[in-house]
Amino acid sequence: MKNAYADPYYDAHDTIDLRSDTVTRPSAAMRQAMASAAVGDDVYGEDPTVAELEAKAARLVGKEAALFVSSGTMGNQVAIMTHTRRGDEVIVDSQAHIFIYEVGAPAVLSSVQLHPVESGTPPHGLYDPSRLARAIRTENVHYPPTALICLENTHNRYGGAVVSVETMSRVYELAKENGIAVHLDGARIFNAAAASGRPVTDFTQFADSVMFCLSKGLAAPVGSILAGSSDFIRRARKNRKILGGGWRQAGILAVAGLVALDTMIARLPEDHTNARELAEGLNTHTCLWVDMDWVQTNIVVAHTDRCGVPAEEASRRLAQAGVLANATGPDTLRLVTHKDVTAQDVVEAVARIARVFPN
Ligand code: TLP
Repeated sequence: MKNAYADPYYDAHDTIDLRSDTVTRPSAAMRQAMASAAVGDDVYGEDPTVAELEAKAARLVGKEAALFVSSGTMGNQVAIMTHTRRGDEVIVDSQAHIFIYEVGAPAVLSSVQLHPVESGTPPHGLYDPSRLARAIRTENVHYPPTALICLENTHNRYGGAVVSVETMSRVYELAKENGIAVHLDGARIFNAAAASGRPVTDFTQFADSVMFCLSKGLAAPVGSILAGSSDFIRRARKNRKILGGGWRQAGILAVAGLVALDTMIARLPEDHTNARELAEGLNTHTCLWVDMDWVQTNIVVAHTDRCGVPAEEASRRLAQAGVLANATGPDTLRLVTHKDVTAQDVVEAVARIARVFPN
């Protein structure tokens, strides 16, 4: 359904797509900016629009420099490649995107081993520093050296839960005491900032590098940012080239990222309100149930066990009723709000879901 930021080249249809905020379409302002963007060959460092985006993004997250990359996965993997050496170990939460959804890339691309830790669950305890501390390797001929801790904020598989600034600060302190780097998978870090009412730099100051996505809630068609020190980004730029990620007239994409930073950050609280409405609607009108403690940003994890159907089956039945939601476990569905889902869409989605899975 149409809203102020709708894509003018897209015929809104009746399906309500809650699979992810990655499905957001570019706004009219992005389309217009793309048509007239100044471009150049970025491998030669000659694309002024890419340079502008990188400078602006670095400033926003309080880092010296930034690199425009094609995806969140590429940003995370370039970060891991740049922070580590072959044979190192990287600590991640056992539900981290880097561990679950990046195709084992750290092993394939960087020859490092991931050390997954059950670091806690929301609303409290995620990234419990004492649990992370136990995973740090001591000096021993048998052990790989711990080179990096990766945090994720907001945490995708924990329903978009926010990792507090205080927790990030304690993890950062632990890492520095042990000479370990910290990378932040901040695909949705602006959602964390919006939900907690704190500037994004409060979070990013406690990471040596940060990746954030332009193409999720911020609705750009393509792209993510990796930010860090100037020296880190210089080395990351070479690693991006190794991965085939050097790009040419990418200003045409970067300009949509600039529009995203200018127009989409301020509207994220709307997605958070819609997610709460959605979760409360499911709890009230359907047999799906949601732990409200987990609903802090734009992601709703709904359990299907009380409906007596596995999540995959529930997802198929909802699709037939015009609501798209992904199964993320045997009995969990994920529903994500974003700029192409209005408050009315949420009411309609709950009504459709209630017809398939009544209370
Ligand atoms: N997440 C996608 C899927 O891959 C699961 C989604 O629909 O949520 N970090 C986090 C925390 C993410 O949620 C994602 C994407 C990424 C990294 C990777 O970004 P992309 O898809 O641009 O490679």
